[in-house]
Amino acid sequence: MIEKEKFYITTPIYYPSRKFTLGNCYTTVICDALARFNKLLDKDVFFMTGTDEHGQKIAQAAKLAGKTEMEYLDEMIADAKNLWELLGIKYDKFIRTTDDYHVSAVQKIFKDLYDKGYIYKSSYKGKYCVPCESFWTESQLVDGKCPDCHREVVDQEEESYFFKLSGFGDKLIDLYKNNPEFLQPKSRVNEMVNNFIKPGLSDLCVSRTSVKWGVPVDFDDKHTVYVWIDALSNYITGLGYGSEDDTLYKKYWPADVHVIGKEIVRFHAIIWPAILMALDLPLPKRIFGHGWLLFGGDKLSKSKTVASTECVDPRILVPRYSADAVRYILLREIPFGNDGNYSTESFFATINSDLANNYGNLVSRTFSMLKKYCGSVIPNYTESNEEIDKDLIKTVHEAVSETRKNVENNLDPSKALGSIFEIFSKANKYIEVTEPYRLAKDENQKERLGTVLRNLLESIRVGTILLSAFLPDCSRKVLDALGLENVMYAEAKEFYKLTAGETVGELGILFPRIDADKEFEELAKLQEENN
Ligand code: ME8
Repeated sequence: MIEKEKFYITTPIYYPSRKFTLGNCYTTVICDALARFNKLLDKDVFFMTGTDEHGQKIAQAAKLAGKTEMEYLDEMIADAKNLWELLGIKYDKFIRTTDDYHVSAVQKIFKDLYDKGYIYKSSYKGKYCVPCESFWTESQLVDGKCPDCHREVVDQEEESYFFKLSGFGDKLIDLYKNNPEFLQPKSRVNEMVNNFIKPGLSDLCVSRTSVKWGVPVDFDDKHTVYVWIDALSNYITGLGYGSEDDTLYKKYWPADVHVIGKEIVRFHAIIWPAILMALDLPLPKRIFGHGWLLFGGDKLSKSKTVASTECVDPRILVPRYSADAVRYILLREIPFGNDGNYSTESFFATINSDLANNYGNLVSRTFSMLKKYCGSVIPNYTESNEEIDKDLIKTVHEAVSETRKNVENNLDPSKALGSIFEIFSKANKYIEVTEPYRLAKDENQKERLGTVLRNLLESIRVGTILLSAFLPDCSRKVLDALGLENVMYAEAKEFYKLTAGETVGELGILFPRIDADKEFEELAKLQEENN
């Protein structure tokens, strides 16, 4: 048996110091769609997400809630997992950095680095941002404040272990040079080189004595492993690296892609490869630093609250408008790699134009014509020389390969969806031009009517197979109605695949049109009640 190609994809592990936001959903939905698409390509996929549960911020949040750390975390993680279920996120592994196997693997990694001479003890003096758990040099501060969250920083000094990051500058520059795929989009490479590597990398503080909520350094228990060795290692410990059973690690590492937000690119493109090089382990193949979803111009990070009165809580949006609608807006609206604005207004407008009017309408028109003119039976087709048919089929074939290219080469779900929707727009136009309702009135056009409806059904079939990675729920309904169970990308490459003579199932409305004015009020009320 030929072994399947592997595909290992990860999200960042998020801080459960506040409930996950639509921003966290953005990365997770993208990874889910990329994972699902790679499954359609018949790859052996492993998709991991999880939570980053150590550090001062978590301890503070638990205290504020009047709970022990673990009580607090268990509740937050239950909420996170519910949210992923609500959004149809199909991860293979959810890692929590408080999991025993992770804790002991991190201790081993730390000790290994120490034994190899990459970690040494000294003392740290610096500007520290408590919410971000980041030390900054004077020159990195913006107006004397944290460059990430713009809050006050404090002077801090304490005995610490350090990782010899300073020795990795040239190796990292070589890495980016020799592997242009490694860090994407490309603009991030210049950012790393010019802002961090060229000015000179400092050794990295990797332990704290003041933070108690963390992984203890097992050979010096005054110290707790500090942030990045703990957090970044998740990508390998989650596969069993450092544990007795490391089968998954051997099978899936190196990762095909770590998808992350742009603010943590420097940790993933500088610190993580340096740690792996020091451990003599293979490096991830790609790191993709996407832009931010902005809400009224703001990132809506967990350390800030929403300024706008808009409803951006996925726990309200999903039940009301469906997981697919929320997935669509996250996947489609923001050009991948850039920042993009989220607003309720554009959410409604996009659902109406793309999902209700384009895809939904195409499916519902086609199924109702098929019912009316053919008793819902899939008609035969005759090979046609009509330009309009050739044009439709060509669009479908092109979209199939473009979608794949946009997923595999560009990791761009927005463009991939753009390619898929070319099919639906073209098919809707095809209805306008071929006028099946007119053909149905003419006895001599029965055969042509059959071909036209069949071409529409096949376009819907192909488009929906591709769409199933992005919008799994509505796709499942359509594929079920077409009598298709386990679809694969390979089947989308052929145009005529349905079986003539079979009866299609009934389909309700996939995406009801949203009355924006009414919904604005409803949503505002729900948001109010929720606050
Ligand atoms: O940084 N737009 O966790 P975190 C786009 N624990 N993406 C957003 C976003 C927005 N407005 N808001 C959040 C951490 N994200 C560390 C990571 S990894 C080893 C450790 C997403 O909870 C985006 O992926 O602050 C970003 O990088 C991540 O959430 C930050 O999550």
